[in-house]
Amino acid sequence: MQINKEEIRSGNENLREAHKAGFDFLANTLSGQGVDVNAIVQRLADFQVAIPSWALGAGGTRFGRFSYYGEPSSLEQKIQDVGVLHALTQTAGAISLHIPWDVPEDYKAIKEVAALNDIVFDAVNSNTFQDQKDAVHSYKYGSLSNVDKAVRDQAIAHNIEVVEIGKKLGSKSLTVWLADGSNFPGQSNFQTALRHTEDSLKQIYGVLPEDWKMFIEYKPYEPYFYSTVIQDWGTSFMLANACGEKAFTLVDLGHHLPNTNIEQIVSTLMMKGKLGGFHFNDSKYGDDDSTVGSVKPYALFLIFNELVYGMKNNPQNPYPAWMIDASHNVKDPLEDLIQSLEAIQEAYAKALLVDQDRLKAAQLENDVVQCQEILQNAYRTDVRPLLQRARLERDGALNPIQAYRSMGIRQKLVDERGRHSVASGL
Ligand code: PSV
Ligand code: MN
Ligand code: MN
Repeated sequence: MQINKEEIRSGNENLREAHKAGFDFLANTLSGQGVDVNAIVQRLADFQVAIPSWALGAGGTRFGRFSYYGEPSSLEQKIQDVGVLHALTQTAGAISLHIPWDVPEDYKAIKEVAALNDIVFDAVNSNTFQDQKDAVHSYKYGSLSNVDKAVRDQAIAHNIEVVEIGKKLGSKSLTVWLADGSNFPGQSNFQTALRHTEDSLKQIYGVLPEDWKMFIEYKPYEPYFYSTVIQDWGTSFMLANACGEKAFTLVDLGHHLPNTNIEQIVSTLMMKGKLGGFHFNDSKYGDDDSTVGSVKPYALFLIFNELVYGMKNNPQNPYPAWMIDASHNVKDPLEDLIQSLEAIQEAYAKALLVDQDRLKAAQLENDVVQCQEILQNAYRTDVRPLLQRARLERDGALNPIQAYRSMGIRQKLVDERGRHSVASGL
C-alpha cells in the first residue's frame, strides 16, 4: 500500500480556494497582533509525532476485542499504515515498536520499507507485562521488581535485547513501562520492590549507547489495583536521577488520577531537565487511551502552553520525544489517529499564539483576569488554517480525513490484506 502523492494533490484542488480565504483572513489578523505567522507554520511542519505499532489495529477491553477490517498483520504492513498517515498529515514521520511483537525478520528489508514511506524508528518498547513464548520464568508476580533474582535477570536481559534490536534499526531510545505492582495490602514490600526496580533499571541503563535515552513511564494503577511500583512522576523522576543523565521521565496523559494538574508536572520536569517523552491520548476516567483532544481539549492546550514555555526557556531539557498512545475500539484506527494528530497540532498552534511576554507582565502585576484573557484568547482562535498550510506546503492533504475516505484507503487495505486480518499486539 503506497499513497499516490498526485491523488492527494488533486484532492486538494477543490479545497484550495476556501483554504486560501481562511488562511489569509487569519494571517492578517494574527500579523496585526504582531504574530510571526510563517514561523508558526514552520514549527507546525517540523513537529513530528511517532505512531506506536500497537495503535494500528483495533484495541480491546478485558471483555472482548472487535477487530477492524484490513488490520496490519506484519511489521511491514504496520510501517505502511504509518506511511499512509504521514503522507496525508505530514506529521507522523516515525513509528515506535514493541518487542517482541515487532521483531524484524529481515532488518534490511524493514529499513527499506521505512525509508520508502519516509518513516524513522522512534523509541523501542520492552514488554515484561506478558509471559513470552518459551520463557523460563513468569512475570505473574512482577518483572524488574520481582523478589526472585532469576526473574529480574530475565526481564533485564529482555530489555537489553530490545536495545540491541533498536540499535539495528536506528532507534535512539528505550521506553520502559512496568506493570509491576500488587493487588492486595501486604502482598508486596514497597521498599524491596522499589529497590529491586532501581537496581534492574541501572543494569539496563548500563548498556545504553552514549547517544541513547531511557524513558521511564509511570502509572498509578492497572493492571494491579492496590499498588504500582512506578506509580507517579516523582517515583519515575527519582529512578531517572538514580540511573543518570540519559534517563528521563515519560508522561503519558492517561496515567494520572482524575483532576491531576498535568501541566504543572510537565513544567516541573522541564525545569529539572527530566522530561524525556510524551504519550498523547485523552480520557474521562483513567487510562482510557481515547482520541487526543476528544474529552479535555483545554487541558491539552494548557499542557502545550507549558511545553512551549519549557522548550524556549529550559535548555537543560532535551527536545521531548512525542508519541500517540491510544487505542481504538469503535473507530477505524487510522481515522482515529488522524484526528489525534490534528488535535495535537491544534493545541500546539494555540500554545504558540500565547504572548509569553504579555503573560509574564500580567503575572508580575498580579493581573489575574488579564492572565486568563491571554490564555483564552489564544485558545479561542481557530488555528486550523495554519495546520492546513503546514500540510499543504509539504504535499499533505488539506483535509486528511476527507482524503482518506475519498481515496478509499480502508477498502484498498481490505483488498490487499483480507477482511479478517488481525493485528499483533495489545
Ligand atoms: C499500558 O498502560 C500502556 O498503555 C502504557 O501506556 C505503555 O506505554 C503502553 O501500554 C505500551 O506498553
Ligand atoms: Mn504509554
Ligand atoms: Mn497506558
